[in-house]
Amino acid sequence: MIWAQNPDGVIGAGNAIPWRVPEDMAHFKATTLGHPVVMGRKTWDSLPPRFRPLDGRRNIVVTRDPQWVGEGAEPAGSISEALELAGEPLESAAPTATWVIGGGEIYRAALEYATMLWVTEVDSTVDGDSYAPTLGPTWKVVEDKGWQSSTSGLRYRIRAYSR
Ligand code: VY7
Repeated sequence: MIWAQNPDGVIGAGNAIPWRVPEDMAHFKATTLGHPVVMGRKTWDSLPPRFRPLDGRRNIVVTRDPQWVGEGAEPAGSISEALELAGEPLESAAPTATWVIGGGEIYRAALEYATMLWVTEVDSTVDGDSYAPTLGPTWKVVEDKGWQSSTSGLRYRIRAYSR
């Protein structure tokens, strides 16, 4: 899974990301390009239409609405169905084959299937209404690129977790 959060765990506000860090978008694109991405329907709706579907990736959208259609999207009725569509074995030795890209409800539901997380921490004080999942003690930081400054003026750091 891959997300960006602030120090309080905020990932979203009003169906948008409440900061703009171009370096994080580049990290997101570089990490996910060429791999299937799984997102919730609200995250799909949040993407600016010109970026939808995310190019160079299969876009699998989780929705409870069996009638839902999105141009360039493959609907799935659950996280497990989405992973199956992506061809992801449920206990995979190839951990980076599929990326779960949000949002909060999907991260919480998909955490049990995840083996690897890229978490960008953006040093921004903002109010939000969507939160990163709580990580249990088995998750360990395995890579830390350190604090960087964004052209936006915000500091951010990109860390990988594994378990
Ligand atoms: C989501 C966008 C949102 C608003 C405007 C443009 C980490 C991020 C996400 C999701 C950042 C986004 C975009 C950026 C990506 C572009 C297409 C345009 C692409 C995440 N760490 N950071 N995110 N796009 N899940 N995890 O900005 O997208 O990839 O092609």
